[in-house]
Amino acid sequence: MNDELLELAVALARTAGAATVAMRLEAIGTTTTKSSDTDPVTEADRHAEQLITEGILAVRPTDSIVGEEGAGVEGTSGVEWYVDPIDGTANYVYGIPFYAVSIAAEVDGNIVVGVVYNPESDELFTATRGGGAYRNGVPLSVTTNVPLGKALVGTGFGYKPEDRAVDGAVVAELLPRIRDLRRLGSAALDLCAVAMGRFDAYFETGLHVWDYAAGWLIVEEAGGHCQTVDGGQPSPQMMIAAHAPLAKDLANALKLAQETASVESRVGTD
Ligand code: LIP
Repeated sequence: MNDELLELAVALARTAGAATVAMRLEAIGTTTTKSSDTDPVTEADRHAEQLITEGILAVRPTDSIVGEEGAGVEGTSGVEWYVDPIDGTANYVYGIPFYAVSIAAEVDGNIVVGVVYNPESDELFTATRGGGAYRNGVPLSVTTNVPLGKALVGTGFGYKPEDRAVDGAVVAELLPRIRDLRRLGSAALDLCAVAMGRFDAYFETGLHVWDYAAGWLIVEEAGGHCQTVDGGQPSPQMMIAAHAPLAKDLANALKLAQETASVESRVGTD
């Protein structure tokens, strides 16, 4: 079943990705905003989500679907899809070739398929539960034995000014304790960067499940571990991804940084 779900997700990711690239110039003229006036959404986001949603239901009409741009289908099959049609919409609008279609399939509460596709670089990241993680068919592995002070860490920030102030205060506390920070603008691709060793670790507060569901599986199938600062399952409160020992060290450093930056309010999503 996982192979069937993977095949469908890959086909739809490629179709939606190609459509997104083809319609960019037209789409950026349709940009509006969502949670804040710096949280963009375009006709391409909506069109890509519609292509994916229709593609799933044409083959699997009883599945459930949750999409960033409003797709909400209640099914009965026990299979639920999480869809971010363009993860990194701000990059898409500005013509920065770092955005992706992210599609995950969950069966009876467990994510079993993850697909993240960057149509600009033609990088297809895939994973099935127990089947490994791949970039264009080549197996992926996270970095190992990297101490926090030598770690290259990816992150992202919320769209609301009050959240960005808190995120910045946490980064200010963390920065002296790591090699360096990268903020590239797509959570799904940031998680894939951890899976393939482009980043040693990644963390972000305020993500939605559609941002991280596919990347979470890809990281785990590449030998990594995802958690919150308290060691729980990733959530909108925090996503930390790395090889397990580094994930735990980063979680401890973030917990301290949050306390020092007196982070009480920064919980939840945009
Ligand atoms: C984006 C994430 C990114 C985060 C942005 C935004 P979107 O997703 O991929 O990591 O920092 O705030 O949430 O909104 O482009 O789908």
